[in-house]
Amino acid sequence: MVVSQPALNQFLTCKQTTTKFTGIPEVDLSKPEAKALIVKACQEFGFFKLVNHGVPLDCMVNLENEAFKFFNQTQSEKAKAGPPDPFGYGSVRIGSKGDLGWIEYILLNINPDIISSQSLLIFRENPELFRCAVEEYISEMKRVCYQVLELMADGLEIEPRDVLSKLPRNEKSDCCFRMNHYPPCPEAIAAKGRHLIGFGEHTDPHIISVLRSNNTSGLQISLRDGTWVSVPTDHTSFFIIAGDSLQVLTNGRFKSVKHRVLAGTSKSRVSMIYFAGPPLSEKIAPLPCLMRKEEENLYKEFTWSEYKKAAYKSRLADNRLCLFEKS
Ligand code: GA4
Repeated sequence: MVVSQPALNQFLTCKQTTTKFTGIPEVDLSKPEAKALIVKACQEFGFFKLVNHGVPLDCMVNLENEAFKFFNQTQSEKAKAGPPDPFGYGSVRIGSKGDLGWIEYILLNINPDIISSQSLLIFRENPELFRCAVEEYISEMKRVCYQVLELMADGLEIEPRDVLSKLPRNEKSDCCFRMNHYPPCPEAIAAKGRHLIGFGEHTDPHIISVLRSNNTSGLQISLRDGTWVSVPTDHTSFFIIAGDSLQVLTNGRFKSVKHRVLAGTSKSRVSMIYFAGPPLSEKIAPLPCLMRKEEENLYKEFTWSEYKKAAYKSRLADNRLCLFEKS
């Protein structure tokens, strides 16, 4: 995958878990019970599958194909769009603290304007097709994300219903977009029942993340009791991931979900994730309209910019929120 790649034994592995979990909550966006199911899923898992979302399969497949075209280029071509700062093309190295994964990726800052200098570099070879595919996909992600956050407010019985969605909807919001490629690795199933990690366990710092992948397994979530389970793939659906900021905004009613991706042995996995964040200057604090009388705020006061700074200085698997919890 990369010219000067660390030896395989330097990558993280995890204990092999084969449990295909059939209990992932499913939310049908077209049904009236969606809001209640979203709340239940966020309380129990911090994770759910979204169906009947209205995003055309064509739009997803189109971007997936463009992403494959990008990742199929030579390493030296791709490297022109890197190293990530944190935006741009990266491979193997995740973040700045030495985390390694069997992955290559593109990270884009999508605000205020996707046609920024970093994305121009990435889209250089095939500017129009790739950029259009990304833009079309992101405008769908915004719609889905706002709809989910509005149903969440409805389900929590808080008002106004845009109390959550207005954060990523704000023109200064800090959202980003990631395209991950997990090349197959024949040695992914290591000795002693261990498995090579594509993207190590972590929680997302943002409010929610909207994930879509091709039909390749690998994604796992950690249940509340700490068991890791595999998420059955579905390339027509999205998976919604509750992030740390949502945990704080709901004063711990919803918990961010730990998740990771295992490398595969024979098939390339491509995933695309939209991360919905608030403006940098926004205070991340429990929503006043949600707090019961005398309910204690579990968190110290901080802005998204402060949280992000702290997150980018952390290791992937660190518990980033505990620094901001009141003791
Ligand atoms: C996890 C969620 C997003 O992919 C991301 C990641 C970011 C990165 O890849 O640069 C981080 C990771 C993520 C959290 C901790 C830090 C920062 C890598 C890392 C070790 C883009 C994000 O916002 O946070």
